[in-house]
Amino acid sequence: MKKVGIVMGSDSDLPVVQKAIDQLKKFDVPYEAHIYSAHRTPEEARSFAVNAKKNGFGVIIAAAGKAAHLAGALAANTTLPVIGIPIKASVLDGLDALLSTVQMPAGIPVATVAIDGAANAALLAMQIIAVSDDELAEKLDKSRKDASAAVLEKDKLLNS
Ligand code: RP5
Repeated sequence: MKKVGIVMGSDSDLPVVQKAIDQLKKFDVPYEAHIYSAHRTPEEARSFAVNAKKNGFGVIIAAAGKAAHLAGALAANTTLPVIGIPIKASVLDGLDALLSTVQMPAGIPVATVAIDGAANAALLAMQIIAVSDDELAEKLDKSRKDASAAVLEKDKLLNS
């Protein structure tokens, strides 16, 4: 199975990124996580993206806060799908990172999830891998059905 690459701009992003890691572990999807910054370690970030495909990655998740250029900088150096997580890390409550991540110019797409939306980033990454992995696709389908059943159970309890 292709790996999911996770890159975060700082170790201060880890508490949020951990939710993505937890999802990948839950579904037994292989991943590799790194701390590379578009601003502080631009060479390492670039090298990760340039070599990601040949190193067995199928999709990259990039998490960054403030002037969050990481997802775009990685996407500029690979045609693997890149999912951006804007991190709430400043007095602007993540709106800065959201706009920095989502407003990519035509030609270099970044699929941006919600501010601190790490769980969805992992689920989207797995859905991308699952396009060519039926076993993972079945696991994701089952998880959706279980989540629906849990909501309906709560609904039933509310009126009992
Ligand atoms: C971004 O700046 C990082 O992704 C982080 O969200 C934010 C703050 O980083 P630290 O100053 O906490 O290392 O590059």
